[in-house]
Amino acid sequence: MDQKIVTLDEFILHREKLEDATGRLTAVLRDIGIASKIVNREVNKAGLVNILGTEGSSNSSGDTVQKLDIFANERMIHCLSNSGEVAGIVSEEDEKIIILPKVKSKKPEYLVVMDPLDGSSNIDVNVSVGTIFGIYKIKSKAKSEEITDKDFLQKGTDLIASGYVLYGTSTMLVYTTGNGVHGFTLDPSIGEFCLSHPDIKIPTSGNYYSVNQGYYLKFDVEMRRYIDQCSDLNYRLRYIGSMVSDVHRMLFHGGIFLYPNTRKYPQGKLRLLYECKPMAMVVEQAGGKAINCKLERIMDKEPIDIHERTSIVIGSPDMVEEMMEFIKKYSS
Ligand code: AHM
Ligand code: MG
Repeated sequence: MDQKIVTLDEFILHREKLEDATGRLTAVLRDIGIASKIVNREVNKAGLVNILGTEGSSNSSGDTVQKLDIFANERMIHCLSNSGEVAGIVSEEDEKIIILPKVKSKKPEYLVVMDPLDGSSNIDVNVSVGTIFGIYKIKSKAKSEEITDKDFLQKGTDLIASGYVLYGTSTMLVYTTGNGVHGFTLDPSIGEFCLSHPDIKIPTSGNYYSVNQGYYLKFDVEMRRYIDQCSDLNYRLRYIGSMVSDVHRMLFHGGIFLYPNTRKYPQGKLRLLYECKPMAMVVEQAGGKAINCKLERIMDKEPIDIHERTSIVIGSPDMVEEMMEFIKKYSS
């Protein structure tokens, strides 16, 4: 007999009852699900850009064709405005925080951080990209006041939920509310995310490593020694240039993803608030680890700036621990 299909909406509602959560978070997660379906539709059309019109031109329906990352940003913001539960957003695409309009008598409870389309160099060439999101509660003091940058500067451990959407060979939404990690695959025939990977657990170790090895000479010595070892052990190097895709592979097959500090990016390149912390929450919830190159746990970091950058080492727990030994041994 066919297995019962559980849609994202059904699952979120079911979890809400189990976890005694309020329907308010459910509404935010649903809005993210809807936005990502719209983004998915556009991502799938991206290859047709020369037929449908280039960026800035008008397409056949008279709409101006937008860059995909700008489109994703606008869709996410639009959908997150629906429920009235979100007061503000920090997005990689916007220098300043976005304050959402109030909905009727509703008092918003949440803040969202996001990278609407991560892996921007992949967009034009039909290679996987992703959306990363994290949800925080507004700390009580700010509820009645206008929110500011400060309200977003919370630790990763304060995240209420986080996840990502991978626009790959199929489209998957993976999220956690702090009680395990669950994966949903979009069934295009019914337009629904269906539960396909409940309670994901990362393998404790693996033989994949993921790093931009082109920067090898710009890495610190401990990083170079670790990469040498991966190569000596014949680990498989995989690097897509989209963190979502690289971390997603690792979540299922085990491995380690590294984006260390380089001479160009002395603090690291990736963003702490809306790239690294949400991905760290997912990976930790699946049993993995995430640290920066100063051996600090990513989830414990309190950002000082909404667009702060960080180095990151994330993945299977045994591999991250081994990497930590390299940092201790070789760093000055
Ligand atoms: P983006 O947000 O501008 O797309 O940059 C983030 C991406 C990550 O997804 C990816 O791991 C990394 O940047 C790739 O950077 P690089 O080309 O320096 O290796
Ligand atoms: Mg990004």
